[in-house]
Amino acid sequence: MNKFAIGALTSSPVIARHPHNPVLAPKDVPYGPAMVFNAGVAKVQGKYVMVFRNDYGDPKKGTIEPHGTTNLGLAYSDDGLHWEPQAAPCWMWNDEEVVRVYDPRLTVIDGRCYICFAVDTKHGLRGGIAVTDDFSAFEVLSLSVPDNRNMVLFPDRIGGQYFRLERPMPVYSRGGGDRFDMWIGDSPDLKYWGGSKLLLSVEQVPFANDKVGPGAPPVRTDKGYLTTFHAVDLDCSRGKNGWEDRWQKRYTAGIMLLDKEDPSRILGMSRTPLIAPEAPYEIRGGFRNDVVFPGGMILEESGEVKIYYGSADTVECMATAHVDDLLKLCLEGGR
Ligand code: BMA
Repeated sequence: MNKFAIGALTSSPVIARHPHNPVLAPKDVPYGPAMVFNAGVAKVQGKYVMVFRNDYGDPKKGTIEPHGTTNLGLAYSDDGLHWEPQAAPCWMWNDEEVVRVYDPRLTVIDGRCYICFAVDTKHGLRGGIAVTDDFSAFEVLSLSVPDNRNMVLFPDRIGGQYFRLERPMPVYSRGGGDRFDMWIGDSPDLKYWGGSKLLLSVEQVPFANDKVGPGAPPVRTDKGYLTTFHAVDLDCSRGKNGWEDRWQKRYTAGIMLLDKEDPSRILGMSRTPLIAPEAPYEIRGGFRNDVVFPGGMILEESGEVKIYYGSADTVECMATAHVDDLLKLCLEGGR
């Protein structure tokens, strides 16, 4: 143990992992990915749609294929639980400059589906926003400068502006290594972004010591925008924990509530994780164990919240909670 280590973490009792987890695994996908994870999920005209990340390799040999082979897959569902993956990936961006597109996040605004994504390019890692009407053609609306990613859009315009959460990677100015925080910015048209403000720093999250950033896109409730975030802690005493020789990080999901009129104002945050890696598919046998990465959140009319998350960078899972319990968690500070 090193002296900065966070130690054991457990999930909030308000969360129920679905007994059918994982809801999507490599074996369900017809074109042979080795990992299927970090999906964005939206409800579009009553049907659930999922855009997920495919990575390739050989779990038995513990080898992964070069990054360039990552692509995005598509699945539909009538109930948000049983998913039908389509026969082929939906987006492989063929461009001289682009290495791979990954970690999609979906937000429906005024009836159109927007997708935020990370894109590795030959000149740096960028965050992008595209719009799609059919999940086969993607019109790219904006790309950040390097280094930025984990962008998510709010479902509404607020005071006439669009808003996004993002996680730039300020390596030099934060003391070297990882020390990445969550920022918020706004735009009149989804193309030109400004008004950047620090929203949540690593130091504010008791279960992080490495980085914090957006998770699933925020959902609107009568109390404000409810949003998950990813929180990472590093413990140098950790060793091999997946396919790689060394994996010393743990990714948990946190939850907070942002003001409806001014989303750069945090109204409350759970000081304990919403989901910490505990289930067998989160802690064993994956590419990177101890990774829970929320990417989709749907608020149903019944008050049920479905939270989709990548597990061990290998499969896609779902957990549910009641919206009132999540709001209470944020406003009362945790557990
Ligand atoms: C980050 C991203 C995520 C991934 C996580 C854990 O840097 O690559 O897509 O889930 O690491 O490996």
